[in-house]
Amino acid sequence: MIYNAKYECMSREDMRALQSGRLKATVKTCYEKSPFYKRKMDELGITPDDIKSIDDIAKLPFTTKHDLRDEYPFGLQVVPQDQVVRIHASSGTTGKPVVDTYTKNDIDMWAEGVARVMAAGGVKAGDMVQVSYGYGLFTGGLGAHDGAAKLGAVQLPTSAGKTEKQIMLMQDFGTTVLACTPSYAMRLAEAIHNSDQVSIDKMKLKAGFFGAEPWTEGMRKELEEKLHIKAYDIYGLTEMCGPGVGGECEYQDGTHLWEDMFFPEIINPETLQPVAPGEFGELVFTSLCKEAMPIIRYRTRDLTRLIYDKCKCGRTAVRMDRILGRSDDMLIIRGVNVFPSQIEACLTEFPAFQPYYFITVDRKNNEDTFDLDVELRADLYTADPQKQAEYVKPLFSQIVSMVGIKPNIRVLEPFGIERSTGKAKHVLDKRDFSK
Ligand code: DLL
Repeated sequence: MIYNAKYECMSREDMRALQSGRLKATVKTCYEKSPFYKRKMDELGITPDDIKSIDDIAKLPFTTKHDLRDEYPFGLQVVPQDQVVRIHASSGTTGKPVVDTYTKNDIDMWAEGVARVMAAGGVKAGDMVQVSYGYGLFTGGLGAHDGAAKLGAVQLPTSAGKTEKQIMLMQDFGTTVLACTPSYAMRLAEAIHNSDQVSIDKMKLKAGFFGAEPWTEGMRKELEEKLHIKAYDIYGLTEMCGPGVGGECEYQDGTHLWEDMFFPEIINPETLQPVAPGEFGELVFTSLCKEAMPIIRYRTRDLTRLIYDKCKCGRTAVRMDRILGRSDDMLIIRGVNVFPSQIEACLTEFPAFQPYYFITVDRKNNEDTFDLDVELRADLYTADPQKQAEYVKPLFSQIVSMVGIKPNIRVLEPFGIERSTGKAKHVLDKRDFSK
């Protein structure tokens, strides 16, 4: 179902006009109310009058995660505190978290973004949405919750973790929709299949909305088969509100971005110039309706491309290709660029292996080492190195041909790789780049 046809199916011309008006208003507010943006625009010698339409967006300064950390916690907020009704933050691995604050309208806009994604995947009143994203400062739990509420669906706020209880409730309550990270969905699927208390055949699941981390088509196939669902990608980031910046439609052929709310650009991360239409690069967003903390040209670090062809579903909203990875997740091993998602893509081509993996990179004798821990399916597990080698050989060749470097593949015992309830951690880089 199309939740808001006015915006999701707007003509490109009308969309540009809408975006132009909203950009001008956002820039004016930022210039007048945010010392940070006034300073940045003054440095570039521009004022709000220089922004006449969305075509002028490239004149504006970028905002980076670094800027947000410098302005921690509320430096970018442009409304008085009594208009703020919610605060979220993304954990981040180092230093202070990135904070987003919301007015009532911001929460409403955000819920609509998620509702559009869930409606595109068939969710409606009467559905029961089990929200197994973490509730808390992380935007996943409450974001999915509010989106489901907007559609009049039942919200089942289980949060992440307590896997045995989750699957019991899933069966007993008749959950129809699951929302969680793709890695936690894998863990739930595994727990269901290993359980003698519940059975997927007794469940009513029909759809899943998975995001917050990169995942692959191989993983989608696996989740759809194991959970008897259609698995949809949902994208978002704290800086723009949270999940629901975009999501897939029934054709599962790219993530529609809600361009009336967030203006997307793709830039070359080296030159910072826009790439040619359809080329890969770094995704940049400008919020077009955020009230409490508007953000101009935020560099997401996510690498993808935009597809402006019309989608079969009738939506005109631009589509984004799967996120290849984050530029800061990219490993350079022996001079070769490696994205963890490439390893996952290889792994899911071999059904003998579980889709779990862990990469350890180190440097020994001035050379990078690249260890890849994998698991065989429990029923195929063997400790015999020769038998293991039979399984490992084709996987090794595939990784060498796809990624271009040779991993040292180690087969761990079943459950040897830690299962995640939120965003999975796939990499340990032990190299010391300070030396
Ligand atoms: O992860 C918001 C979210 C929650 C999205 C639940 C979807 C579902 P952050 O913690 O700020 O917010 O992390 C944002 O996660 O820049 C991407 O690198 C990554 N990410 C989010 N969704 C996807 C996705 C939430 N569908 C960062 N595919 C983003 C790939 C994703 N990466």
